[in-house]
Amino acid sequence: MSKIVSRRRFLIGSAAALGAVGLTGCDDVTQNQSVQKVLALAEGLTMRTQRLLVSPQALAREYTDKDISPNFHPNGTTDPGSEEYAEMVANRFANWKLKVDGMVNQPMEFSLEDLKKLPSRTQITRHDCVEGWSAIGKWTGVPLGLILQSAGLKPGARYAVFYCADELEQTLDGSGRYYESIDLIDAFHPQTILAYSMNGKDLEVAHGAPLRLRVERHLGYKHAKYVMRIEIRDKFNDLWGGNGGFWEDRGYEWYAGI
Ligand SMILES: Nc1nc2c(c(=O)[nH]1)N[C@H]1C(S)=C(S)[C@@H](COP(=O)(O)O)O[C@H]1N2
Ligand SMILES: [Mo]
Repeated sequence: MSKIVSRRRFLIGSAAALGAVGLTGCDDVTQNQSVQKVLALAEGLTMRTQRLLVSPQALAREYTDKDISPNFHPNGTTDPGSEEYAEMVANRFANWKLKVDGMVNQPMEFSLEDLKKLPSRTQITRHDCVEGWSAIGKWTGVPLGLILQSAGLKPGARYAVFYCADELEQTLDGSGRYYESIDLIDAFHPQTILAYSMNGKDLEVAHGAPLRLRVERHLGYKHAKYVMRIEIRDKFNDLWGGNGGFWEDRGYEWYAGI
């Protein structure tokens, strides 16, 4: 317990310090500057921080190319189906932007092209769905920790909330929109990535294009597809059903660790 708390303190402390450094002299941060800033941070610090914070045992098992499942079943939403989303698909997500905001020193926006310029991680992992199936896939994306470090976390930040493009249940109040949340320990885990590629190709619509979360020590429903926005928050009990995610609001555990 005390170990976890001090890890968390350390993470927030270092991220906040970085955010402050990053802020100097730039009021108007363009996307390009966002990219530059992340790149500048990527070297050294991330790796050193993570080595200190995350023990190797905490990694989910990684597999090899020959283990990749020939059929990876798409589940839940397989196409958000809205007009806006159809337009994004039609122009290959050229105008799509990931927003990062909330309790950060510097809100940021990244185009798909921006994200692809950043350091990436590729991992072959097994996805386990509560519905009783598993599949092995190869994922490539940007470590979430890198994005959060560059945005700089404000004191009191505790969770990353992911807002998705799809409404899995049609409701009048919008409570059927898919969302998820993880804590900062999982957010800074080295295998937690924002994936834009699956099995060596651009992420398909069925699997969450243009961007989905991979949070490898958790069950399938935590892996938010169609991520549009990441908000850093100190709580999630004021969102929708109050349980931190679409399925959590329908009875699943928030901590879906495996
Ligand atoms: N936005 C969004 N993300 C989602 C879902 C969804 O319906 N909408 N389903 C979840 C569930 S239950 C699983 S098992 C995985 C399925 O990922 P896949 O379609 O790539 O197999 O996505 C998760 N993320
Ligand atoms: Mo699932």
